[in-house]
Amino acid sequence: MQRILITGATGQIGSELTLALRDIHGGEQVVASGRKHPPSPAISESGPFVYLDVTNGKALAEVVSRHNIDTIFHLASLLSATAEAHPQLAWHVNMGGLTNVLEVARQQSCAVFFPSSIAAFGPTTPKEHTPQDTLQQPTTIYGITKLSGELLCNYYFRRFGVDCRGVRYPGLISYVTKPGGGTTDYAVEIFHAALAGKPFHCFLKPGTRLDMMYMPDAIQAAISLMKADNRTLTHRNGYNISAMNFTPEELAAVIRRHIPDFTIEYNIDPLRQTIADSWPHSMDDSAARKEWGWQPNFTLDEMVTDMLTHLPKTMNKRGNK
Ligand code: VAH
Repeated sequence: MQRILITGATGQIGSELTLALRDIHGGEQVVASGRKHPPSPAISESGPFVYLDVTNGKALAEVVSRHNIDTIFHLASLLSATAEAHPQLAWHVNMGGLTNVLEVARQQSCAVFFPSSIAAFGPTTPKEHTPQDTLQQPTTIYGITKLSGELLCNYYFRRFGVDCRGVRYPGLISYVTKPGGGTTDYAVEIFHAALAGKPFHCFLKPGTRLDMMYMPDAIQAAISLMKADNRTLTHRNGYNISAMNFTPEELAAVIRRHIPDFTIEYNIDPLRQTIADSWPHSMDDSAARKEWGWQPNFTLDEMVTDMLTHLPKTMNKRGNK
């Protein structure tokens, strides 16, 4: 029976991954953790939650030991725009946290899932159908921590035999948590504006194409990779995974098929535009498909329909915030 710890369990991925893993393994087998935000009722009522700062290695080791953890999904991280505003803190949290997770995993024989990102590529990388193995020169501190994380996980596997695995997530779209600090979060905020009957003020300019994915596919990828047969994995960390790519105006056009009077305007955020311009438009995910059967389920149209179906209920629960 797996005993799982999720760091960053109140974040965009963690909020949904926690519940998905509890559905599979049982609530008590999945310990959710977060630094400061309280867990949602769905998380607090379905299994254990602990407050944990991943930069405190001693506290992390104690939680892993006390709960007899054998698998860590390490999601705690500052996202791109927040990281760029606080680069020293981003290095401390993103790399200090991962170093602690890998050390505890080495000492207590845990497997580790580490989410890298399209941010691990930079402006010198081919933007279309970005290869699995290619030049990686990220220009953001977030991307530098993600690339360093991939390399550190590979090192801990080769040097100490720690079973580290991970994917490079594109921008993720979901309705459970509010957008927070990401460059791709415009693709979440746009739905809130559309449902509120307001024009959407997009912080990225028209024509900014980015690789994107709907959260159910992102959750399925993490669970499938950690279940995969060790022997089929060549790359192990930083698998490119892709589902769709679009520009703000393309996304707005699909939303308009559901909400005809929806409009999009542009108030560019130079910081997040610079970040977005350094990332790939679309990734080649053939290695993930070949090595562990990666296969997305949601297209752009299906994602928009599902978001517009589910987000209103979440907004009502949150008091339309
Ligand atoms: C961000 N949503 O925008 C995250 C993600 C690829 C982007 O890592 O920072």
